[in-house]
Amino acid sequence: MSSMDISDLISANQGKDRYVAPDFYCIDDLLSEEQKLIRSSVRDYVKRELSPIIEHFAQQAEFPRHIVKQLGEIGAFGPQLPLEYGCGGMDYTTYGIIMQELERCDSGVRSTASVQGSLVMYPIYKFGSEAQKRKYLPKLASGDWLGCFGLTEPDHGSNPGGMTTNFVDKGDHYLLNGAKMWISNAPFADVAVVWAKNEAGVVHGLIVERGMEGFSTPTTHNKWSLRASCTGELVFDNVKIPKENLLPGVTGLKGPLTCLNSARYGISWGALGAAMDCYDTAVRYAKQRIQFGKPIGGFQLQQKKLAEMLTEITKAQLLVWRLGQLMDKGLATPSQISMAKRNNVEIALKTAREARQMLGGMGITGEFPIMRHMMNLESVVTYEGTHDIHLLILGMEITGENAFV
Ligand code: TGC
Ligand code: FAD
Repeated sequence: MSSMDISDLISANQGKDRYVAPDFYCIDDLLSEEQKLIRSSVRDYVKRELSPIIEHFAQQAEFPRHIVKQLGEIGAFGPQLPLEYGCGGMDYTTYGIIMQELERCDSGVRSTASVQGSLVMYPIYKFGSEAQKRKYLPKLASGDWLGCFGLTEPDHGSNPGGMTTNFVDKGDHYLLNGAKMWISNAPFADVAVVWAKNEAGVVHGLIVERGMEGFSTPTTHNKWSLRASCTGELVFDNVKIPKENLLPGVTGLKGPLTCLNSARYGISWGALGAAMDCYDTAVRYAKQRIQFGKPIGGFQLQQKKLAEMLTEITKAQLLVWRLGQLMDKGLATPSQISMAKRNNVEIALKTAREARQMLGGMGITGEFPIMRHMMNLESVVTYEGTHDIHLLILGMEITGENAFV
C-alpha cells in the first residue's frame, strides 16, 4: 500500500477508536507517573496511527511494514534493554504496559514488537559479544532493521530439543543447513537469530543476515489468524556463516528458552490488552443496542457475561502487575511466567468469544475489532508454548514429575 493510501485510510478512520481501559480495582494507583505517561503516549500513538489502518491490513492479510520504523520511534523495541545500546532502559512493568497497548490494537502488532525486543535483541544483548551488541542493537531498537527468531521446525514445535537444523565448523566459517517454520517477521527480516545444533548435537545461537547465499524466507500464506503479521519459513541451504556471528554466551536449549521467558511475559500483558479491548467494545455495544424495547445490557444474561469478563480481566491485571515486580527484581520463575501466559491468553480468548456473541451478527464484521482479536488469539494460545505445554510446565513445578515424556 502506498503512503498516500495509508494517509487516506488514517483520515477516513481517525477518531473512531473510543477505547477506555477497564480498571475496576484501581490498579493504576500501583503504577508510577512515568509508567502512566508512557502508556498514555503509546495509547495516543495507537489511536492515531494504528487503529485507523489495522482492520484494512488484516483483511488484506498484509503486514503494515511502515509501522516498523514507527514502533522503533515510540520505543517499543527492547524498552527493557539498556540505553547504551539505543534501547529504552525501562523496567519490565513498562515493557508489559507497552505490549498491552499494542495488543489492545492487534496481536500481530505486539508480535512484531515482542519478537524484535525479546527474541532478537534480548539474546544478542544477553548472549552476544560486545561487537555484536554494538552492530545490531541500535539498528534493531530504532526499527531500521527488523529481526526474527528461528526455533520451531516442521517436525519440532513443542519439542524444540529435537531440532535437526545444524552447522558444521569449516575452519574459517560455519556451514548451516536445515529449515525453520512458523517464523514471525521472517519474510521481511533483515536478521534472524537461529538456533541450531553443532556436530556434537549442542544447541547454539547464530545470527543470519538477509542476503547470505543459500538463505531464503518463503512466506506462509492463507492464515486466518495474525493476518496483519507476516509469518514465514527460514531455509538454510549450505549457508556460510561468519564465525563472529555465533552468540558466544550460551549453549544448550536454555538459550532460546531464556529468551522465551521474556517474550511470554510480554504476551501475558499483551493478551490481556486484547481482552480489555473486547470487553470495552462489548460494554459500549450493550448500552446502545436496543432489543425488546431496551438496551441488551439491561438483560441479566448479558450482564452476567460482562460481570464475568470484568472479573477475569481484573484478576489477570493483578497477576501481571505482580509478575512485573518479580521480573524487575529478577525473581520471576519460568513456571510463574507460564501461569500468567496460559491464564491471560485463555481469559482473553474466552472474553473475545463471549464479546463476539454479545454483538450478534455485527460481531463477525470488521466494523468491530472482536472477531479479529479472537482469531489472533488462536495463534497466541499456540505460540511461545501451547496452552497444554504451559500446563505441563506448571504440573512439573508442582509435583516434581516430568509429564512431557
Ligand atoms: P528441558 O530438559 O526441560 O530443559 C532443557 C534446558 O533448558 C532449561 N530450561 C529453561 N531455561 C530457561 N528458561 C526456561 N523457561 C527453561 N525451561 C527449561 C533447563 O533447565 C535445561 O537446562 P540445562 O542447563 O539442564 O540443559 O527441556 P525439554 O526438551 O524437556 O523441553 C522443555 C519444554 C517443553 C518446557 C520446552 O521445550 C518448551 O517450552 N516447549 C515449547 C516450545 C516453545 O515455546 N516454542 C516457542 C517458539 S518461539 C515462538 O513461538 C515465537 S512466537 C512469537 C510471536 O510472534 O510473538
Ligand atoms: P505441536 O508441538 O505439534 O503440538 C500439537 C498439539 O499437541 C498441541 O495441542 C500441543 O499442546 C500438543 N502436545 C505437544 N506435546 C505434548 C505433550 N508432551 N503432552 C500433551 N500435549 C502435547 N516459532 C518460532 O520459533 N519463531 C516464531 O517467530 C514463531 N512465530 C509463530 C507465529 C505463528 C502465527 C504461529 C502459529 C506459530 C509461531 N511459532 C514460532 C511456532 C510456535 O511456537 C509453535 O507452533 C508452537 O510451539 C507449537 O508447535 P507445533 O505447532 O509444532 O505444535
